[in-house]
Amino acid sequence: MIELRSDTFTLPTEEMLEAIPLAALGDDVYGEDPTVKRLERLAAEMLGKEAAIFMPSGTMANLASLMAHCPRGSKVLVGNETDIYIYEAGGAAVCGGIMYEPIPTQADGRLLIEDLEKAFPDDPSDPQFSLPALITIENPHNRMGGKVLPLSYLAEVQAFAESKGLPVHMDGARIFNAAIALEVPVSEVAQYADSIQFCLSKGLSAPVGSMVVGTAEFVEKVYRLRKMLGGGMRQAGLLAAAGIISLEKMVDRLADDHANARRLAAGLTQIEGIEVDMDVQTNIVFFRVSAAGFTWQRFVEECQQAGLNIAELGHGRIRAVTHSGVTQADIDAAIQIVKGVLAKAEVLSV
Ligand code: TLP
Repeated sequence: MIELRSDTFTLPTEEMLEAIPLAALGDDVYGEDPTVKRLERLAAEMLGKEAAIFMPSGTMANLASLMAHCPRGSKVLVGNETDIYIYEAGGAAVCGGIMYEPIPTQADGRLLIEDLEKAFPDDPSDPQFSLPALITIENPHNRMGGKVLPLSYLAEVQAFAESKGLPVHMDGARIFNAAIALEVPVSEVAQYADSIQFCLSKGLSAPVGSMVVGTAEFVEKVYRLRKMLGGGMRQAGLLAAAGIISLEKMVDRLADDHANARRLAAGLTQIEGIEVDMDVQTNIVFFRVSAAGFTWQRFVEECQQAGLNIAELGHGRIRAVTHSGVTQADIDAAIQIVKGVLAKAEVLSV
């Protein structure tokens, strides 16, 4: 089976499996797991922030960050196509009493400053209004096709947030893909946000885990919230050992995933009945099936029967995500499977 539904399907590498049983362990709720501490120091250093904390998932990393930034009854400005808004079960509202203010998303993943501006009440002293406490951005932007936010745009958002006295949180689940695409150290991308969450369990291929980075004071707040949310993980060094290998060994190879994604898009665009977003910047390819008589459901099902797993990800578009478990030969095979599925349908309809 060629697995392109998500980079969350990546399996731990041999090196991770070897490192896991050797990890030095302690109780991380006491802050005494040396392997977790090592991972946290490494993450903070690489992203150029004071501190980092190991979290069980990207969802909890975002939630704890939002709760650390936003008092109850305040609002978070969030793109209407982001993971935080769409796929995280409304956690900030449920657990944090935080109101989501959804901001329209541009095709390239940006939120326009003028749209952010509209979320601020004319008179903040008027008690009728909930007040903005945080601006969030997603980079790269998953549902907009893995698009990377330009550094100049990040600087604009930072300056705007500063002018309003608000922090910026970046959902950088795939921030290393952004850095590889821009050919800059990840700290250059990270410098524009006060806090960042990124996932070890996606393209970086660790089995479990995300990191939150920011100031030491901010991370201290997240430490308490993580416990409150049930994310205190005791001998988490077993997982952190894999995360260290993610950061030390799995970053540079993301360029291969990007090349495979471009190869997939180039192959798919040759096929009649497939419309591809050719602006592939990272490891994500979006396309639609326009062949007569094909619903996306039928297409996804027939691809699956032919050995290719892909999935719909909003607005009837199909997403294919490349990762360490997919070779160039798999990409070529995937293109042939899509061709075969459409050709078979054509024969049946004649
Ligand atoms: N995204 C998943 C699905 O939820 C869509 C995927 O397959 O891409 N931020 C971003 C930008 C994400 O893409 C995801 C996962 C998360 C946060 C949540 O991370 P986890 O799954 O670790 O909770």
